[in-house]
Amino acid sequence: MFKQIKVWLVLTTILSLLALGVACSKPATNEAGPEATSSTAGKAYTAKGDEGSVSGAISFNGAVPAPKKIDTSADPVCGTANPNLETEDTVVKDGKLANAFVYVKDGTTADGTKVGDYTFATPSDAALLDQKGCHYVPHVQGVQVNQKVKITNSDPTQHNVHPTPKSNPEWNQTQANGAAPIEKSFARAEVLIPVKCNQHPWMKSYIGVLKHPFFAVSGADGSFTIKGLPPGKYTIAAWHEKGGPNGTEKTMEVTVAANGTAKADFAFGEAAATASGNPGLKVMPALDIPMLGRH
Ligand SMILES: [Cu+2]
Repeated sequence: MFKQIKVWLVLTTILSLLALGVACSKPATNEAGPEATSSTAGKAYTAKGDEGSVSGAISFNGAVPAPKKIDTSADPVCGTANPNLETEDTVVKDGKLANAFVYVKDGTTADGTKVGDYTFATPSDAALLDQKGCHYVPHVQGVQVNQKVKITNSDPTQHNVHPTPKSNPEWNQTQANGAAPIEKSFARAEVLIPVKCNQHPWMKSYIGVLKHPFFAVSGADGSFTIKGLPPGKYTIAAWHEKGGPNGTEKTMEVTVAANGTAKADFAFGEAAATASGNPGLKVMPALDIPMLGRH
């Protein structure tokens, strides 16, 4: 009888020690961080010299909403610094949409590697976000994971920078006139992080954070180019801030040949449904455009 109890004691002691061992090892592996230290996983990407690109234009179909004048009476300094401040959510010129964020959402390179399985060097240059004339410049931009974002205040008034991410930590920080730049980075991929200003409710900017460098923002003429893409098949996504609480995103499949340029044109706006109603036609020119006559 006594012997049996002794055996049970030894057994339970061993079992609880085992359990402790398991419990202790778990947080340790979690601390390594699945995304933040992505450089330890996957294989480091190196350019081979046969990279191609994806380029296209972002159209805006239908009636273009006129930019609205912003009431800056809450801060007279803003009214003086920028008396013609207007909304920037739909910037269209000649039917082409600016500030669309275009990026590689998914894909497989010609050698069969998923683009997400590669790791990419973090750019040493900081991305810049300025507050000038009481709006954010640029309105939309992309950065890589862990890339430094340098935020400056060029205005003779105080701002309060406030990104509202879902996957990264939220923060907000006051930045007085003449204050030192705020330097931050985002450890997790997130498309896109809205940035607001607690001081001026109209101020809005968006930062797309990706693990790779394959992204671009459409310019004033609606055009974009994603460079340095290894040959392969990709899902290209174009995002615009209007059309839903998290904006609108459209995707397209393209094939990038060695040293080739694939085309990816997108359309937003009222009549966008018509354009996306025939995706087959859209994909055709995107498949392959050989570099004919370029050599
Ligand atoms: Cu502000």
